[in-house]
Amino acid sequence: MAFRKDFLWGGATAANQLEGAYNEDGRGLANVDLSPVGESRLEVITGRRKMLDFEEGEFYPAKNAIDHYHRYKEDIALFAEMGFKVYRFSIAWTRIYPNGDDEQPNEAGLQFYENLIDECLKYGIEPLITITHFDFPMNLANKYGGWRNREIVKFYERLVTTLFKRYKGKVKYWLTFNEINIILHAPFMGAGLYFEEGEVIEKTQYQAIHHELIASAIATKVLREIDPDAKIGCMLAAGSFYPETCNPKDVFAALKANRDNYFFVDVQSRGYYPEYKLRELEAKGILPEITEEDKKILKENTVDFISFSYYSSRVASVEDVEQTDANLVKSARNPYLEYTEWDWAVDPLGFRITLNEIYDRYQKPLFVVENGLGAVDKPDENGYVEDDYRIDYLRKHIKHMRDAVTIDGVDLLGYTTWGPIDLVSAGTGEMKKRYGFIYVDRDNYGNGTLERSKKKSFDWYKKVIESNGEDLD
Ligand code: P53
Repeated sequence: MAFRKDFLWGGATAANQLEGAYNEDGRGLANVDLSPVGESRLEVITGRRKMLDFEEGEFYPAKNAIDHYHRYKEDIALFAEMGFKVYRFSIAWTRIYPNGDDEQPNEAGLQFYENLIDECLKYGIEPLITITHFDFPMNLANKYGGWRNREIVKFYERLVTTLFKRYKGKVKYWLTFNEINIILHAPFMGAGLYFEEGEVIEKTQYQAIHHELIASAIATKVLREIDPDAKIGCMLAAGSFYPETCNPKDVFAALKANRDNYFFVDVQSRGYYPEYKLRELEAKGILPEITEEDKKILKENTVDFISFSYYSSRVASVEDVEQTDANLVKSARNPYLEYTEWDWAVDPLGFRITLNEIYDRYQKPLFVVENGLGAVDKPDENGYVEDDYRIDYLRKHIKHMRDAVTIDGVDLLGYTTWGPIDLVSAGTGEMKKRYGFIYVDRDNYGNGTLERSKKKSFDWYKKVIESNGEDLD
């Protein structure tokens, strides 16, 4: 038994982390532009500190990123050389509607993504598009308060309608929101939310979540009307929570922690709010307004497939144990696992566990749209990196993914590694945290030639794809 013949191998990126050209061809300002590298980033992306304009003394990596906007042809040619079957990328909302609430779309933005799509199709690469990946017009954040305002649903509907009409027939796979659950951990980055003194943050978060869930269902409805052959999915930052011990209290804590994430997919895949969440929100007095019309929209427009990112498993405990620094999502430390330079647990078997858990729960096709190792690379004078550590990480994960498919019977459409070309880190804003098969000469503060060069993993991944996941050596 092996991967299906049409298994979609490839890589995944996000507009703000690679495009740059933040103010070109009519693009408007977005939340991600105003998220600096370094000390203040965490406070900004979590909405605890308002940074509504560029501030002196800060460096903003998304402004130029790796300049993919001007170099996409070269980059896609390299992806094609590796044999990519699929390329996942996202749309910068502000290239299409610079202010979010504009009546008419910006033609230059639409044209850019059309060129990008055509460039993929030229090589037989299937585009997989994330409609929003941590990307929100600042005008909508400032004027309407971000996703806490129901008005945003209307603007999102306008955006998706424009995209589906324009790219109809060319794009077969769409995702509505990248890592929809990240709104719980980084609400400014995830949903354009920043907070006022005394605000009940959790209440605002669930109100915004409700609006995103409605918007996601509306997008599904609109896509089915405009392009019924295309498929649409949700996207979850996954990674199962394990109980720290077999103490039933820890087991229950893990169940609850998992539910906090699966809640989103429960709604997007089953079409209604699960009882546990309704009761929890009601008990806390933070239940958002859910109309009869909302219930109908959710019910009638569930997703075709479920996509997710997987980097690490997590650990839940009722005890006051040490927490790892694993980027935004809290977890106790797992003594059985090794940790990366950024303190993320490396757990390849956890990947198989997560795949099974999600498939058991929803019984819909899955798509792994992010997985990979963020590490410091040391290039030689030709820009060549011997990244055996990256190959090792991916090899182990792909092997366990293969077992999930061939032994456990998980229905998996494809696999895209995160950042096939080095790009800006979402969590830290660094360039130093690299995921790519392709090295990009640029540092945390924008120094470097931006020249691209192949790492050792480039040829390795090419071979993996060529052999449809059989040859992992
Ligand atoms: P970076 C937190 C936890 C899990 C995944 O992350 C996360 C985050 C946010 O950092 O984000 C996803 O770049 C996300 C990508 C991101 C990637 O994981 O912090 O969808 O945009 O780059 C890796 O190392």
